[in-house]
Amino acid sequence: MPHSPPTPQPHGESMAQATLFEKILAGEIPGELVYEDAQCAAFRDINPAAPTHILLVPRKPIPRLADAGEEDVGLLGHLMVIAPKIAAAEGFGDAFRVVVNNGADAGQSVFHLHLHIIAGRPLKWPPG
Ligand code: DGP
Repeated sequence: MPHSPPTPQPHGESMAQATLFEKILAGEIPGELVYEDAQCAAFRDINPAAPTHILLVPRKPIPRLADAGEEDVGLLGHLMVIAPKIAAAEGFGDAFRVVVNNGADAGQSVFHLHLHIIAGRPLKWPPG
């Protein structure tokens, strides 16, 4: 009996579903963009924890910080350089916090790496 050709299976990144944040960056879901460049973009958090709460998102959909590799060193550095510029543009260049939640137990709910930029009120330490 002749073999039938294998059924194509979804595999690889090209078949992966776009993340929520990819859809916001693509304009498929509304978002209030405050910054964008070739590597990343930033928009206001829908559920702000402070008067200024911005999410800085790499265009590359790395799920968690723990999934970043050596090939992402430049991208991660870029995010860290851009975050203070966004805080400064919001008027909080001297007092802001950058947070990355890694994993559900650490509070991550969207599995596309993002930096929270939080400012505009006194920020206590340690966080909850
Ligand atoms: P985290 O819990 O660290 O994964 O942060 C995810 C953040 O994303 C959370 O603070 C709320 C925000 N968020 C979730 N859905 C949307 C959305 O559709 N639009 C915007 N602007 N922010 C969202």
